[in-house]
This record gives sequence, structure tokens and C-alpha cells, in this order.
Amino acid sequence: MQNNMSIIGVPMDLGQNRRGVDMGPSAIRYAGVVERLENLAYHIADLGDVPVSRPDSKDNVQEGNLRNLKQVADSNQQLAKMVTQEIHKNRFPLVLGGDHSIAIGSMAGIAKHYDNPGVIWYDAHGDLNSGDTSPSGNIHGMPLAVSLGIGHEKLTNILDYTPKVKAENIVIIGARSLDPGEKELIREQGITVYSMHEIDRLGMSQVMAKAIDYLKQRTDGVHLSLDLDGLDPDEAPGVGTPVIGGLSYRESHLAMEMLSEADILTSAEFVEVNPILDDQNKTATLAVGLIGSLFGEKLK
Ligand code: HAR
Ligand code: MN
Ligand code: MN
Ligand code: MN
Repeated sequence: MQNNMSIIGVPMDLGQNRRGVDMGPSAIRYAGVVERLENLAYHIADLGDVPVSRPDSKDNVQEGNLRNLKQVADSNQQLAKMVTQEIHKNRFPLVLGGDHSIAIGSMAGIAKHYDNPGVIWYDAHGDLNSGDTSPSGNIHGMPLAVSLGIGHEKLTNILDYTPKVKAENIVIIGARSLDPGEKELIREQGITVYSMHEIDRLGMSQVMAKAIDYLKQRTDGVHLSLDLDGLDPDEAPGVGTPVIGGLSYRESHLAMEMLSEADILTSAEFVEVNPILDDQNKTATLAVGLIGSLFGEKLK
């Protein structure tokens, strides 16, 4: 893992309906992410936040069932440029959200640097909808489909290329709420999914070992996109779309420790922290603990 890391916040809340997730980057910083990483001997540059414009009532019109399309596309464009610059400078990008629509920009910035990029999508959801299949019109339910090249071209074509990732280089972990259109896409494209069912049967240790081994063999860079709602709402209450029956604190720390040990990650993001829905910044504190494990806390 590189020793130089750049933190980029994206106070995005326009990819879904609940306000407050725009405070996610602040909450994660407040919970001590920079200090935590500096204690692990990383050189951190906190680049601050990508601007997110407010919607006006006219822009909020749902063009093609895509709420706040223009604002979401604009911020992702800027994020993509920043991410790509940091990778050029040989710095590990750590992106803090904000709702999960920001993965569109992260993936756009990352993928152009690799011949065969992979992604671990740690999430209760598949985020594989498009305007055609989305039950909500919320873009945070679409970023993985967008990265596959499916969706509005304002989103799929950020940085002027598409797709960002191949279906066979995606591993979803923790899924337990998939819409019909998402299930169809998973079947059609042969996306690897370790749902809660597989995690219950095999255990997190075996699931992560398989995921790591698979991606290591076929990709030349791996992005971790961790949606805090992948964890159980008892452990991570500060998320906009909680789903019962999620991953535990222990399972999640184990997953991060195994990723740290395998040393396959080339970028990461932590999203959907909404401190407004939370007590005592519990979810951001949990995120910072996971970041600590991901970057080697247990191994030093
Ligand atoms: N699948 C639903 C939709 O498209 C819910 C998406 C929920 N989202 C997230 N992202 N928090 O994982 O609206
Ligand atoms: Mn380059
Ligand atoms: Mn998500
Ligand atoms: Mn989710």
C-alpha cells in the first residue's frame, strides 16, 4: 500500500431523499480519521470537499427518472478529476461521502489508470438500477450500473469513456435488498454476489478469502466501495436506507483486516454516513474504526 494518501470529501445528499448525509465527510473527520491514519505512519493530505450545488426547483425535475441529475453529474465530474490527479501523483485516494452516487466519480477517476480494474461493493444494496428500473429515481441506487456503462450518458460518460468496470471484475458483499431489475442484471451479466445468505453459510472469513483470491488473479487494481448500510442498523444506525439483518461489527473488521493483509486495494471510499440520523456520531466512529483496520491497525 502506498504511504501517501489523499482524503477527498464529497458532501453529496442529492442522490437520495434524506438530508443530512452531506454532513458525512465532516462527521468522519470529526471522528478522527486523519489522526488515526497518521498514527499508522501514512502521510495524509486532506484536500477538503468537492463542491455540491443546491438544486433549484427547476433542476429538480426528474429527467428520465433521475433526481438532481445535473448536480450529481457535475460533482462527480469534479471528483473524478481530483481522483485521477491524486493517482497520477502516486497517492492513494480515500473518498468520504456523502451518498453512494459519488462512486460514479470515484470509479471514473480510478478506472482509467488500470487495464483491468476491480471493485468490492460492500453494501446492503446492489446499486445496479438505471432510470428505467429504479423504484425511487434516486441516483445513489445506480452507481454500479453506471460504472458498467448502463444509465444516462451524463453519468456513464464522465471523463469521456465507458464502461469503467467489467461485470466479471465486480464482487458485491452483504447484499440483502435487491430490486427485480437488479437481480435480472446480476444474472444477465454474471456478477459475483456474496449475499447475507452466503455469508451466513460460509462465514466472512471464507467469503473474503474467495473474493480476494478471485480479484487478485484477474485485476490490476481494486477499489473498495463501502456503504455503511452494509452493516447492521444496530451497529450503523446513521444511514439513510437501513436494512435489517446486516453484517456485524466483527465481520466487517475481519473483512477490512483481510483486505489489509492481502494488500490488493488501490483506492477506497466510505459512504452513506448520515450523522443526523445518529446518536453520538456512532456511525462515523465505526467508519473510522474500519478505516483503521483496513490500513493496518491490527497488523502493526
Ligand atoms: N434499490 C433502491 C433504489 O434504487 C434503494 C437504494 C438504496 N441505496 C443505497 N445505496 N443506500 O446502497 O432506490
Ligand atoms: Mn495515469
Ligand atoms: Mn450503496
Ligand atoms: Mn446501501
